Amino acid sequence: MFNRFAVGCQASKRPSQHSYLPKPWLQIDWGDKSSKLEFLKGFQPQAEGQQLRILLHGPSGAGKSSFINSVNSVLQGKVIRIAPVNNAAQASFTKKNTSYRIKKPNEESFYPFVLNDTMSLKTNSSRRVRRVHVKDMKKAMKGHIKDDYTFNPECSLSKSDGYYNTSPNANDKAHILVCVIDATSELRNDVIETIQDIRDDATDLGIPQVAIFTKIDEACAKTKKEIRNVCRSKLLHDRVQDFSEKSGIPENDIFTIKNYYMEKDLDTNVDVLILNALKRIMEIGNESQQKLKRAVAPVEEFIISITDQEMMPFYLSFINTKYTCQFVTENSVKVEAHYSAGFKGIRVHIYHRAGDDAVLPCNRPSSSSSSCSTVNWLYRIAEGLNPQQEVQRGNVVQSSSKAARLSVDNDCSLIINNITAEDAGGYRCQIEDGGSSDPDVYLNLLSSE
Ligand SMILES: Nc1nc2c(ncn2[C@@H]2O[C@H](COP(=O)(O)OP(=O)(O)OP(=O)(O)O)[C@@H](O)[C@H]2O)c(=O)[nH]1
Ligand SMILES: [Mg+2]
Repeated sequence: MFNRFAVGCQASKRPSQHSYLPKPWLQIDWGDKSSKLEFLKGFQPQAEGQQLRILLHGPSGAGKSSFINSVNSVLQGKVIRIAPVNNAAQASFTKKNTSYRIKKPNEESFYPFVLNDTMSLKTNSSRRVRRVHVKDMKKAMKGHIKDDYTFNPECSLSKSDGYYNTSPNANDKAHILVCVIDATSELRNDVIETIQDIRDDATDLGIPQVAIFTKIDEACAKTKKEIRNVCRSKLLHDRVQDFSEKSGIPENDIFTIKNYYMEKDLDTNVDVLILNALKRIMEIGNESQQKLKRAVAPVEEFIISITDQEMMPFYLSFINTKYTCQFVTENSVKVEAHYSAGFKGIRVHIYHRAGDDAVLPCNRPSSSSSSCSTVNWLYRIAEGLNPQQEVQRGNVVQSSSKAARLSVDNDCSLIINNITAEDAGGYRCQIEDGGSSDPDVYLNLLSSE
């Protein structure tokens, strides 16, 4: 049974003057393993076929690969390793980009999430290596790095490399970024700065971030003896607070765990900490997906209601009315769209920054075919110029200068990856040949300031 009073902590690597906290800093329901398992078993992603991509990063040897093995073990009900781990004191053991899916026990299906292991940042790296690492992590977040790519610390993955995914789909992009930190060691300033840079990129891309502190069993003698003592360990609380202040990740989103790294059997308390972290990761990732969906949902709802013939009086009363839809994270506008109704129909203005991926909605009548084989996408750089065809009958026109960055989504939206200033202009999703070619979706570039 948990001994409430035996929680004095001595850091095993660094002697500590800290002792125990009179009140727990963490509230953990130790008897609640089954409801967390049930939550994960019943978890439904936003859209059918969608998988939440959990992208792991952090310093070498922090326990990223071990966390993947720990999650797999808890969900399989027995200790099973799927990701190779670093047992020797070797810097950056994992070198390949690998996505791990976890099979549901006694079923053919998989859990609707993917754990994405990456190469870590070696402490003591040069500024150049740190910059390459940040660039690669941004590419991984955007879904541009294919599985099995071997990271090169000296040089970021180039767009011409076969492992560069030019048109990532929704499942290739990261939905949540998890920074894995070793609770036993102090973080160097250069590592903290690199973590901050990666976090800034994630924020720009609208990807939420959390952190996991591993090795809590070794961080403190009392947690080594009894893992439940984590709740009153001053040393661990101080480290979490310190990391929160330096990285900007809120304390609530930093989870303390112990991995399965050499054990043969599961331990319920260890399971509860791992499940606690995983459940919150899924909730936060899913919530952010819902926000994104809400940010684009009004576009479809507005267009559908207004193009409906029975809505004409309503439509007329809305002429010359302007609407703005913004996707805001952390008080900053990430994507902004303006809608205005005119006699020719609804015009949508979408604002993005260079390097973003843009999704241009296709305003199709509800009666049109469910496939995109009747859909053309036209592009006009400016008023009065002839439109050029980017998509013909649902297929990207290969002679287009943008072809490598274009794709057509299931709902016939046009996806433009890694947008540049040359992509700005008016677009039209034309149903069947011969419909109007006047642009109704305008892609605008925000300055990078
Ligand atoms: N005591 C303890 N040791 C752990 C824990 N998690 C991982 N380890 C140890 O740390 C070593 C490194 O773990 P990995 O999972 O390989 O770390 P990594 O972050 O994937 O490392 P790289 O692949 O080099 O980036 C493991 O072999 C274990 O010995 C933990 O929770 N507690
Ligand atoms: Mg690893």
